[in-house]
Amino acid sequence: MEIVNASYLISSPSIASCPKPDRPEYAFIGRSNVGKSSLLNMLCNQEHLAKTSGSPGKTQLINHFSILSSTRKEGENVTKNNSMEWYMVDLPGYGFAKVSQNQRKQWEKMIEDYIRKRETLGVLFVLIDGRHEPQQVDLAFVDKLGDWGVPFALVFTKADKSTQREVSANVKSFLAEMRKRWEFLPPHFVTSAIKKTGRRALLEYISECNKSYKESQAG
Ligand SMILES: Nc1nc2c(ncn2[C@@H]2O[C@H](COP(=O)(O)OP(=O)(O)OP(=O)(O)O)[C@@H](O)[C@H]2O)c(=O)[nH]1
Ligand SMILES: [Mg+2]
Repeated sequence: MEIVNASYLISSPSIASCPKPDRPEYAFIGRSNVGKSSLLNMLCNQEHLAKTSGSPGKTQLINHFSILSSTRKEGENVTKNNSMEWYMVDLPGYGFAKVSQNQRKQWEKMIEDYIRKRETLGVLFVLIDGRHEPQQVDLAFVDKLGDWGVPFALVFTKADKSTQREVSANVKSFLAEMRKRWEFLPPHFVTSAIKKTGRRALLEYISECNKSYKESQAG
């Protein structure tokens, strides 16, 4: 699958003002500064599509991006038959300390509402900093998703900042921690927004999810 076009659509303070749920969408969540907005830009091959920042707390609303993708073969044009429209959604981070209790509560409510109620949310990508050993805040978050029954996949980010061996060890420990409580483990990916690592694998995964969505609509 290739991305033919990607553009910013709208920022919403609540699920009520999100775009009409008429196509599948894939959202990025994770701690502040983990690289959610950068990953979205990397996947779309557009450096400045979603706003990124060196200081945490940059993304504060539910941001929808319209995507047109195609699974055309070489030499074919993009047609209705080989293309599809869907959304990527950039969310604010969790665990961000530099806002008031009140503001943080409000964000958490917005995010929880969105994650639990958005009927077209195909997969929630949970981003985890690949440089660190399993963090309690991330493990607690995925456990909560389990309680809520939200389908998700793990994305270990910033792979360029450590050796492959270190990232692999961190991924392994995270999955080992999950295995203590989970019978089935979610799919996982390793990415670098700088080196574009993991781009193909993630896009292929989304493509498969889009296919399932299409089939569910047809049936
Ligand atoms: N080296 C490296 N830096 C990255 C990568 N991804 C993101 N960064 C950097 O990490 C910082 C945070 O990136 P963002 O994409 O803004 O992170 P975010 O998760 O959207 O942050 P919030 O919106 O504040 O929650 C920026 O300085 C990015 O340049 C990566 O794969 N490798
Ligand atoms: Mg962001």
